[in-house]
Amino acid sequence: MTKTINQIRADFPILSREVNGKPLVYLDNGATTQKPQLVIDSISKYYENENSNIHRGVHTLSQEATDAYEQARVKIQQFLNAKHSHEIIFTSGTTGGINMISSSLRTSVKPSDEIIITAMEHHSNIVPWQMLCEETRAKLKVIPINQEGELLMDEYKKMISSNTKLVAFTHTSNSLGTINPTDEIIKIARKNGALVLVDGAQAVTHGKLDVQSMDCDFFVFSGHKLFGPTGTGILFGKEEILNSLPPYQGGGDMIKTVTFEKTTYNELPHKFEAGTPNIAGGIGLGVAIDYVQSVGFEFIEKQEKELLDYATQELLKIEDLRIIGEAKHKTCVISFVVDGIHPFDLGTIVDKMGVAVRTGHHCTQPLMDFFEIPGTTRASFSFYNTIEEIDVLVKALDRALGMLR
Ligand code: 7TS
Repeated sequence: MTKTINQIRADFPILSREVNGKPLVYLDNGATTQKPQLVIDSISKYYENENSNIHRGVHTLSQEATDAYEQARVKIQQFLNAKHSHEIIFTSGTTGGINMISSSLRTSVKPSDEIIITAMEHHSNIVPWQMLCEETRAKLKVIPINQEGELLMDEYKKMISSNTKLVAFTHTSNSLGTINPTDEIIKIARKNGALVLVDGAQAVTHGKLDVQSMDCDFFVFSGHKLFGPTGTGILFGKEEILNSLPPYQGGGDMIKTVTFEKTTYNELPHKFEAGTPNIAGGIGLGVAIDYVQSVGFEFIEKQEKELLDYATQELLKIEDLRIIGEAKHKTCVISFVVDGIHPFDLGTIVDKMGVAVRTGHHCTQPLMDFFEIPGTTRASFSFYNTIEEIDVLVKALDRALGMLR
């Protein structure tokens, strides 16, 4: 039986709290999503019943914890449709996954190599590549965008060549909501023999993804944006490519044998998982994925489209409000500016009315420079949001603008 929206909202305890004496209207899902009770319970259940270290002990607790953690890995493998569970590496988040790859590529990138990113990347998919290019003297190239916030694919086709070592791009923009033509970008990269890393941080919550049909080499996301715990994330990497890369960190669990003369490394996925991981978090992420699948992407996509269409229509009724990011193919993220009004002031006032939105550059400063703005106010929706909440947002913005203008 499918749940009603009220039943879904009841799964998320935080959604029934008040902020500043008003019911919370949480519209900052791009930053992080809220957690269903099942996920919260899974973390305390782990510490109450199973807490121990994994992959090390013969004792029952360690085996139970190892089983639970490895089951979570299999859930994530199935969720992304990866071929093997050992292609799923637990990380601390999207940032952790990207840094793992940029660091592991240090030994194979040459000065003549080029790395391509896009103009709409989050800083975490810019800075690690800049650091890598500085170290290796490789060149960083950037695919430009148009005023709607869509990639200029012809420019991409012109800049890619046999010198391109890697194309690293965001599937979905956190600031604009743009959904990029992932399949086409990857097909072109393939023709040129480049590796591909897809930043799926904003994509995983909104629709079904399949890393095999996408044919990317790496796919990264953060657990906390998928209703899971903070400090968790996933790097998917194709088996043969992960096998060919050096490990990221050295330590326990990532080794087969150690002597003072030489260390041999463990098999995948352990080769990339040095040290005691976030065990409770990984288990919680598996539970979050179960939850998302029980809601179903069919429901999620339908609900989010209604929210996006309605919010776009209602926000555009506000005088002098301009939406930044009007791509044809777009997810339920709406960034906007109002002439003469600072986003920080707007965000602060609507918070007094219980409405949580993000303001600022959203860790995409070069993108803000392109639009010649210091930042935006951003409302980002999830399937648990409602049309009534959008009405509250619009009313709160009207009142805030009445005070500020
Ligand atoms: N990539 C994209 C596309 C993102 O949206 C974010 C976080 C990251 C990478 C980094 O994720 P982390 O979990 O490692 O920090 N984006 C946002 C945001 O839009 N507001 O707060 C965080």
